[in-house]
Amino acid sequence: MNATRRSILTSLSDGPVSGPEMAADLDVSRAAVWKHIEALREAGFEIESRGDGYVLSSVPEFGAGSVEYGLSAPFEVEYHDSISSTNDRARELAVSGADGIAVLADEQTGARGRLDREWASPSGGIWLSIVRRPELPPAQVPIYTLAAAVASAEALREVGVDAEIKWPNDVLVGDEKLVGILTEMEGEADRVSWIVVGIGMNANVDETTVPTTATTVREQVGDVDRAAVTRGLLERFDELTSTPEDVLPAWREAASTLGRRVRVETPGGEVVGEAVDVEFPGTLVVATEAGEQRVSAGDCEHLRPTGE
Ligand code: BT5
Repeated sequence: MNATRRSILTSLSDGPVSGPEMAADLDVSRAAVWKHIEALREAGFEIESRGDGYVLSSVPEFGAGSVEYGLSAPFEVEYHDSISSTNDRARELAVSGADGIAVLADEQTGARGRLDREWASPSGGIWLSIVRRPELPPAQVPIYTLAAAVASAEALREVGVDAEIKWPNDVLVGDEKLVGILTEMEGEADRVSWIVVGIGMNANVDETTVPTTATTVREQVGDVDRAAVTRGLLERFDELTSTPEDVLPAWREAASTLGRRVRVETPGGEVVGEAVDVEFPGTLVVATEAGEQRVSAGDCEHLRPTGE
């Protein structure tokens, strides 16, 4: 959505406002205001014309406008009812130089998890990919993934879901997965060129449409306002990535992995022991029989405590 349209929505949210008033405030013509109002109506916003001016009477349930409306984070939202993969689209935008775009979809038909695993994305989910071009060495990219996990877990707790993070970035309720995150990047040795953080949240979807190891927000607490959840997530993600030193404390707070026995499949073999801490930029410290080991990537499984 362009900046003028966003400003029109902001002034409409403060009560009735006339076309000439908006035109003067925004320094555009009255015809331009009228064109923006029509475009907003087409995007699903109900805007009444009354004697005392325009009044916003309802906001669409889910889409670019409904997420951007009231969003206090610097993202433009590109919305698709259905798309193959929001990460693929975000990569395309990133390659052509975009920054600060969030690609959002109601449904994906060819979504990917890590290592090209399939990611079920029925209609009703929050399928989101954020494009950023941070000044960051590639080795520090995991902090963005952890930030996305924290932002997702906190947005879910906000609506009453008992969400916890499993290292590094799955969000679960108990043992069932509710959010998966796929971060992709391109860069040189010392600096990231772009980064795409893909977040898949099983929101208003039936549990029968996701794998049996998964759960959904609908199953946990019923349907939620997806636009509000997406806004919360984008705002917290922006806050955390602006102050990276806040990510690990917030991650420890939301994670269930620390203090647990874990088995981590890493590219260099299996690491089994107690997860004792997480270190910048997202390294898991595991106390094993052979001493402490640091793991920076891998699939993690929570084990039952020994003796149970
Ligand atoms: C992930 O991979 O958890 C990353 C998923 C990222 C999906 C988002 S959606 C928006 C963006 N666009 C994309 O194309 N991708 C991103 P991984 O840790 O590899 O987990 C994949 C495994 O999770 C699969 O092999 C299934 O076992 C399971 N799975 C598949 N769909 C699921 C779902 N909807 N909910 C929970 N688990 C699922």
